[in-house]
Amino acid sequence: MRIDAVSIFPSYFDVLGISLLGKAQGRGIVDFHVHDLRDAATDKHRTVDDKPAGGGAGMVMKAEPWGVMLDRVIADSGVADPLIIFPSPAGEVFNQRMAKELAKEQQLIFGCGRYEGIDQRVFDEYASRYRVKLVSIGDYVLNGGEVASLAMIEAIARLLPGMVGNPESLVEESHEDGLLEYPSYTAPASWRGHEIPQVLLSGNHKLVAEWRHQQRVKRTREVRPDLLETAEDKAG
Ligand code: JCK
Repeated sequence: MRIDAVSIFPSYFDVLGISLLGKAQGRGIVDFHVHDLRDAATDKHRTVDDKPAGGGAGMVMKAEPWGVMLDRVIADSGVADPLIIFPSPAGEVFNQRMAKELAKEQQLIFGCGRYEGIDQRVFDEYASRYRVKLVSIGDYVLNGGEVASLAMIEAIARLLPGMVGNPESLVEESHEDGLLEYPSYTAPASWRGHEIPQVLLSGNHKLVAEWRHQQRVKRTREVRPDLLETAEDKAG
């Protein structure tokens, strides 16, 4: 998969080189490129923002540099049907199902806005020529699209074929019953007076599986009852 990110803060993406994506890149699973939007600005101050039309607080990202940069990225990568993702507080909320769908794409382009966001005509123009998605990573306000893109890239990249560091855990995720995880333990059996639950040391695999399922239901009921409704629906 090819992944491009356009940003006025390209160094946000430096961390990708040391994590999961560094390995994926090294193994040829992901081809990641970051682009500085200011390289597409035309004035000597490399301006990418301006006052909002109609007035109001803050600044808006100008359409022209986005047009120049996105046309360049699309032309240079040579993929006919990229999916362009704009992180946005007004987007569809990202989830594991979306990560799985996005992991099937040949190229993802993340357009990272700043300030109050990007001139609406950039979305309109690219939606008329390509597939465009506005995506939010959750109901809280960030200062720009970079951190949202990093979260999405990590969630997507770990699903790519050949990226599996831990095959069994991906098989379990693929059950996707919508319940939260069970609690995990490792040695020592006793730590600062906290014990590993006896059942996990019993060697009885059926009892262990039952206990883990009970823990998942209990946790989900306590902290995410919204998920439990979905999980019950799925179970029929
Ligand atoms: C992209 C600029 C900053 C801050 C105006 C928003 C009511 C608009 C995001 N889950 C997420 N939260 N925030 C983002 C995100 C924020 C961004 C950009 C993504 C580009 N900003 C900003 C405030 C506003 N308010 C709510 C009005 C933009 C994602 N993904």
